Amino acid sequence: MAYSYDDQNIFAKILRGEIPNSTVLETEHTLAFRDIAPQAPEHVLVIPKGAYVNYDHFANEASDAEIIDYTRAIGKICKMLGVEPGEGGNGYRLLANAGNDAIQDVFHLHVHICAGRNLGPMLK
Ligand code: IU
Repeated sequence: MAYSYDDQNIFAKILRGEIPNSTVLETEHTLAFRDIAPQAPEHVLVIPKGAYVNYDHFANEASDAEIIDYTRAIGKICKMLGVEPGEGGNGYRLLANAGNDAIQDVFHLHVHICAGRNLGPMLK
């Protein structure tokens, strides 16, 4: 499968420092920042620094180091936000939209972390 990545997407511009963001966590391979239009009291987007259009692209082509860094960053942010149920938090939702049916708007992989209210059965 060949993936097509457009380096003019908004998150690529954020990664290049061309557009500001509200950073929550930055690691070697991962950047997390607050969503500009939050759908919950806590709404953080987590993106790999590499050029991956969606989760499938990332899972197939990223290095083990990138995948480990990204996966652990998501867990760390949930703890930082105080929403990790095992640590006394009230829970959260992870969501990654891919393609048209999911209404993916930005074609750089991003996992949404949403928390801080009862999220209902679905987001979007
Ligand atoms: P989606 O899963 O591709 O639909 O999510 C894109 C998200 O990116 C959406 O929640 C937007 O509010 C968010 N976003 C942002 O945080 N900053 C921006 O400059 C733009 C979109 I454009």
